[in-house]
Amino acid sequence: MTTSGAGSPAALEHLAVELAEGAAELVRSQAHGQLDVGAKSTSTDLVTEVDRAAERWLVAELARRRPADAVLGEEGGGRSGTSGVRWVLDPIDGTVNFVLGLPIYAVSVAAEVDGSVTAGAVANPVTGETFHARLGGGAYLGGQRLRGPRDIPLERAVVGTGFGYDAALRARQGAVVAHMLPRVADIRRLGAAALDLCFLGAGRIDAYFEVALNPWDHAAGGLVAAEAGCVASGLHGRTPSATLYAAAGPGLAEPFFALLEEIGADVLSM
Ligand code: LIP
Repeated sequence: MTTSGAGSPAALEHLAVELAEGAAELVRSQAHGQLDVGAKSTSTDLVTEVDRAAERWLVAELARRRPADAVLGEEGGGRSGTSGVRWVLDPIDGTVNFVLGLPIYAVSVAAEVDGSVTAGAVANPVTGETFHARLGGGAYLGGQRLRGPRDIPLERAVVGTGFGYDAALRARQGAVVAHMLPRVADIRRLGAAALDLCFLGAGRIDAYFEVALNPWDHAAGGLVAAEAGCVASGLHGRTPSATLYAAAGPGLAEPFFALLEEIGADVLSM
């Protein structure tokens, strides 16, 4: 049951697409200028003035169009609300790729209703691709319905993952990947969790896992993957969380999650 004033999941999805594509246009227009690049949690955790400008635009649009909603933005933009709807924003997921000019970054916009992600959109400013979904309504790339990854055995799986900004955590994550590599076909470290999860839903990778994600990294992409038929887990029967977010197609989920549990992928220290 949705909180009064939430609006329909379809209306929230339509707005998420509009917002993600509008912010993607702003990012695209500023992608080739001189970038003002700063650092956040570590020297490798980058943020640019374009990240901040895109988030300011998103927050202003939401204040105009959904003034009773709460907002949580990666770059600090946010406010409380009274409608039961919270928008979860990553103005540029894959900021390092954006700074380097690697075309794998996206604007991620998700709408939570009473704490559950109900609609979302992920827009890549370079490719013009917009992935979107609503709870129970399926997942789409533009108008094309997404059906999830191939049904293949673990040893043929191409697995997406990512690494944190803290050196000690990266040492642990590297050890996990070293144990995984001989058990799967290959690894892809693409640099943007929101797109990793959308690519899983689109069947461009067969499975995905990452630790230490923030809500804005996975909120919209996680809904796209789920609505494309994928299964998500935090391992050991837990729901996905900042400790670990893993997802795969229904045929691969059980052996993939068992491999992650065997390796101890959710153990963050060496
Ligand atoms: C990125 C994530 C990615 C992770 C990167 C980084 P950001 O988010 O989407 O999956 O591996 O280290 O955290 O910081 O570019 O918004």
